[in-house]
Amino acid sequence: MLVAIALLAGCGGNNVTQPAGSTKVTMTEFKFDPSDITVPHGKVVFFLVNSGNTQHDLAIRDSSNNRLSVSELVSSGDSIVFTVDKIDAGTYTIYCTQQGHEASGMKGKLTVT
Ligand SMILES: [Cu+2]
Repeated sequence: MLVAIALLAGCGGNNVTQPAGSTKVTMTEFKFDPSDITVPHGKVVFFLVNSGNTQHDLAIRDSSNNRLSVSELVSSGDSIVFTVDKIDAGTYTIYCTQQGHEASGMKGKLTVT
């Protein structure tokens, strides 16, 4: 894996560099961008960027409404790496677990091939 050195300063929060091979998802009120994501099965790495003004997270549930995984909370302006160690092929829903966010549209589709 390549190691990149970011010389960016003054952005505030955690300036985590996006890992190679990860899927970047930007979170705002109240949506994920992109909201329709396709990844290969197995280990999946998300790079979550909160460009909104409040805390968000990203959870994954299957078609039986079982939550498979949920990220840490990401503060406004922060970025985190969220790794799911293993996910099978299928269609899943991504959503924010914060009160009212999913109902406000903060959800999307995750297709695992
Ligand atoms: Cu949210």
